[in-house]
Amino acid sequence: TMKGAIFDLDGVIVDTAKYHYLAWRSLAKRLGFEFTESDNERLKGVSRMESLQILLEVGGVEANEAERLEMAEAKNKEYVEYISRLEPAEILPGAREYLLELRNRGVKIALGSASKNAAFILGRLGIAELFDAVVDGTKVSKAKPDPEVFLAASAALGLNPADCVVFEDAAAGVEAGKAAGCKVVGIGSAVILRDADCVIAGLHELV
Ligand code: B16
Ligand code: MG
Repeated sequence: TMKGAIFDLDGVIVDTAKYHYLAWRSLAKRLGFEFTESDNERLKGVSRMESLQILLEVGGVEANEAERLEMAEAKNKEYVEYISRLEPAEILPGAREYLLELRNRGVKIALGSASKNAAFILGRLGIAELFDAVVDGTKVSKAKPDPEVFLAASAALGLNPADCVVFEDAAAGVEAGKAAGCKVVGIGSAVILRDADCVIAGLHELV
C-alpha cells in the first residue's frame, strides 16, 4: 500500500506549460524564428537549460555559455511575470481534492518537480501547506530521467521509494520514477507514458 505520494508539478497539479510556452516563444521571436506549440511539447518536464538547448536547436541558433545564461534569465523573467498572476482556480481538476483525500488517509505528500519556481507556484495556488516536503529544481542537480528528484523526495518523507507512488505527465518523469524504485501513475497519453504502472487522464479520476 502507498505510504507516500510524490507529485510532479507542471502537467499534474497545474498547467504551467502554457506560460513556459509564451515565454519561450517570445525568446525565439527575439532570436528571429518561430517556436510552435508542438515544439514546446518537447520541453515538458525538461530543465530550464536543457529546454533552452532544444529551442536553440529548433532555431539553428549558436550561443556561448554567457549568452545562454542571459537568454534563460530573460525567459524566466517573463515566465515569472505570468505565474505571478496564477490563481487557485487554475489548479487542475481533482488535484486539490485528491491531495486532501490522501492527507485524510495519512499518506505523506511530496512535490518532485524540475522547476526552480515550484515553491512560488504552490504559494500562488494556495496549496503549499498540503505538502510535507518540496523537492524541486533548486534542490537537485540531475534532471529527470535521472531518479535523483524522486529518491530525494522519498527520503524527505522518511520513506522507502518502494512505498511511494509517483504521479507524472512526462515520459522522462515516468522513467525517473521507475528508476527510483517507485510505483508510477502516468497522467496523459498511455502511448507516450507506456512505462508507467498505470495511466489516467487526470487526478479527478482518483477522487
Ligand atoms: P523552471 P515539472 C518542469 O516542471 C516543466 O515541465 C518544464 O517545462 C520546465 O522547463 C522545468 O519545470 C523547469 O522550470 O524554468 O521554472 O525552473 O513538470 O518538473 O514540474
Ligand atoms: Mg510535468
